[in-house]
Amino acid sequence: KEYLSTKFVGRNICYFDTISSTNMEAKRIALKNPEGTVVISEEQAKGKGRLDRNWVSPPKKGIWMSMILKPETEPTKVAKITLLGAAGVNKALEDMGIYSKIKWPNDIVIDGKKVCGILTEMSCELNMINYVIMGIGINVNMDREDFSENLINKATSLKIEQNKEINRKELLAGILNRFEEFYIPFKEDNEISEVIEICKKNSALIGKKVRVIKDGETKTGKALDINNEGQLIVMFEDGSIENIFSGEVSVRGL
Ligand code: BT5
Repeated sequence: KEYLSTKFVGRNICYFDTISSTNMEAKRIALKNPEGTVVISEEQAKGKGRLDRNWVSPPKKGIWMSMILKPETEPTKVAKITLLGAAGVNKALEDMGIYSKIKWPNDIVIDGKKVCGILTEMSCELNMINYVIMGIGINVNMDREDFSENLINKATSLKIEQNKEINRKELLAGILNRFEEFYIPFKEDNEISEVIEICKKNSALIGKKVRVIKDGETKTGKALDINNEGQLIVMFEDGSIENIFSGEVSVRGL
């Protein structure tokens, strides 16, 4: 709390030593708790990635948290919240002198390896959002031994990259501060231009070859830009240009 300067994000915190998944718990309590509530655990027994993948979350070595949000926007705008989270993490790291890249739409990478993943889920009915859960997992003080052999080639931690322990409380507060700074203009005026600038400036994909997996079909192309709606613009090998919505694809840098 000593580092926190937010109005509402992180002002209500549900803390656990261990839990199955903070996203699951946040969903369970979302309707009964105010916007900005954060569920955080030292450890997750069943941390989740997208498409039911597993998220490795060992005790006391990361930030495993989920935020409860209640924006009064259409469900189609929710993909942007992941970008607000990614920009928040990227900026909070930069504030601590750690430089990272945003791999659109939901990863933060350092040196080409994943250090943070974001999982945004929502509940809506009749085109109205009940709540949005944004889960953020950051490998803070994990050592090489904490990763399995196949993960160590594509994942890293802040400690591994910086050769020193990182203060998790300071980073957590920094992320909540930065996120709220980006979330308020989004919520009030649908304004995300600063976030788009950050995602573009620190993009791990723009200018690179990418593989886009959509409806089970894989196409390769080059990432050109991120538009004002937060979509990735890709030129495919046949010369066609498409705006990619985050919900429908898996993008891998080649
Ligand atoms: C993500 O999925 O990157 C979203 C991860 C979200 C995790 C947070 S932690 C708090 C909250 N509560 C939850 O239960 N989840 C959220 P995806 O893009 O599908 O990436 C998953 C893949 O990343 C896995 O299949 C592994 O290959 C790899 N992976 C697993 N654990 C990892 C880790 N700790 N660091 C880096 N990569 C990891």
